[in-house]
Amino acid sequence: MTELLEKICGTAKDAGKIILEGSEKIRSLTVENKTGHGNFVTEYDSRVQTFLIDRLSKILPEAHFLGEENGIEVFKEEYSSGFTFVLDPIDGTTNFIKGWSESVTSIGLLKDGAPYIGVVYNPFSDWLYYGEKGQGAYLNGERIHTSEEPLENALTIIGTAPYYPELTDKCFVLGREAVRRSIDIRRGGSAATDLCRLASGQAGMFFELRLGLWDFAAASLILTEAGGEIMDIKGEPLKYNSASSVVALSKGVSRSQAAWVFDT
Ligand code: 2AM
Ligand code: CA
Repeated sequence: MTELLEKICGTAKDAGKIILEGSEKIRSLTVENKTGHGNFVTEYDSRVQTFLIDRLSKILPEAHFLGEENGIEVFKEEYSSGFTFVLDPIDGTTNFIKGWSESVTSIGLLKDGAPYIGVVYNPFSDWLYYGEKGQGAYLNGERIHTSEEPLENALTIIGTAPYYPELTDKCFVLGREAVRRSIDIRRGGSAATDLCRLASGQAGMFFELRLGLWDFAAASLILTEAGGEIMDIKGEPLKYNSASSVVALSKGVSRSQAAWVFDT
């Protein structure tokens, strides 16, 4: 592991401590106080992102930052050259509120506009996924690879785009198709985790309509380094400068096996 990757991994682990602290606190809130849930979560999302920027800017002072919180979510032209960190301080916010233990810190690093490093850390399970361009993908020190099983022998992980009610029907039409064509579906609630589970062979396919760049920037590098493929809903290469619908496939699932998911 390069020194840069090692430092980013250390930062993700420390961010995880803040997430765990937040999750303890949210569980101890009384029902009455839970009306302030939204604010509490925003406070932790924001706190973790501030921590990440503080640490990462010391590690790579020339890097730009894009992140889900605190008004830095718009991609600027200058992010296409040099280094840009793409951060989701807490991916799986609803899981965080509801105690589902499937929330991660996601740190992507783009170099000249393309994924270069990805680190995704779940502090609840202590699962640290990471990868660097051309160097393979790892989970807690073990090299990971996508599954080689065909779709009918694999799980499909779906997202439901809960923030866009106009997409609900389409999500479930595709979800129904996924139930028929694979073993079953799973819905985890953290897109970064979903992609990492695909990377480590736990599923054959993933799709979610309209994700933020910070939801997939880090995990897409991990997935491709594990032998998977990632694309938009038209089957075109993903762009790393905007939100996008995302389809991801393991080694064992060909595009033709997944043709039903694409908007043609
Ligand atoms: P979050 O937990 O960081 O909010 C769940 O369906 C997935 O969609 C999660 O990864 C979630 O990230 C992400 N998500 C949440 N709000 C979104 C939005 N407005 N647009 C796109 N993706 C979103
Ligand atoms: Ca988030």
